[in-house]
Amino acid sequence: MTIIITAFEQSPDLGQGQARDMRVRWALEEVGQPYDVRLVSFRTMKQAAHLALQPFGQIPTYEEGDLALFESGAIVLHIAQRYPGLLPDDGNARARAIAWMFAALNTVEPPIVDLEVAEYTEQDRNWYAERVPMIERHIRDRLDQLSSRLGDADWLDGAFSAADLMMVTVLRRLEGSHILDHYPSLAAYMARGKARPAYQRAFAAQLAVFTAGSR
Ligand code: GTB
Repeated sequence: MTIIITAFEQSPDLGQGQARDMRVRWALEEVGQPYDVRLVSFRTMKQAAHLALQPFGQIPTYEEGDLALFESGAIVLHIAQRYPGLLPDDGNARARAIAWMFAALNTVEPPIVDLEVAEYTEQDRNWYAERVPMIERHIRDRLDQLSSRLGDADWLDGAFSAADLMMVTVLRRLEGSHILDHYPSLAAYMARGKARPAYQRAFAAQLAVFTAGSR
C-alpha cells in the first residue's frame, strides 16, 4: 500500500527541514517504508479536498490505504506503532518514549513557536522588546530541564526512538538563534540525530523539492 504524504510546494526555508513533513519523512526513512509526496500550494491547502484530510488547512498529512491522518505527532506515532524500529518492545519503555514525544510537542515546542511567531508578527508592537526576553527565558527553563535529564546519555531513554526524532526536530527550530549556544549537550544531541542516515535521506528529499529541476 503506497504511503502518500503532503508537503509544501513552496516553503519559506526552501527545504531546510523546518516544515513538519520532515518529521514524517524521517520516521518513514527510519522504518524503511517508501512513500510518495504530494506537493501542495498555500491555496490548495485551504481548499475542500485538502481540508477533508487536514481540517486546519496545513501540512503534513498521511494517507495509507483507507487511513488518512493529520498532525505530525499522530502521524509519527502511527508509523512508530505500525512498523518496527522507532519504539521499544518493552511496554513500559514504549510508554515512556511516547511520553517524551508528547513532551517534545506539548512542553518544549510551544515556547519555541511563540518566539518564532513574535519574531514574524510582533516586531512592530510596543511590547516586543519586553516579550522576547520573556519567551527566551521560558525556552531556557525548558532547555535547562531537558539537558539536565539528558545528562551524558546519547538519547532520551535508552536507544534512539521516535521520542528523539520528535525532540530533535523541535530543537532544530532553534537553529540560527543564539539560544542553543548555551546548551552544548543539546547541540550535540541534535547533531547525533541529524547524523543518522535516515535523517540525511529525509533532509535530502525535502531539499530536493526546492532544487531546480529535481521534480
Ligand atoms: N500541529 C500541526 C502538526 O504538527 O502537524 C501543525 C502543522 C503546521 O504548522 N503546518 C505548517 C503549515 O501547513 C507547516 S510546518 N502552515 C501553513 C498554514 O498554516 O497555512 C510549520 C513551518 C513551516 C515552515 C517553516 N520554515 O520554512 O521555516 C517552519 C515551520
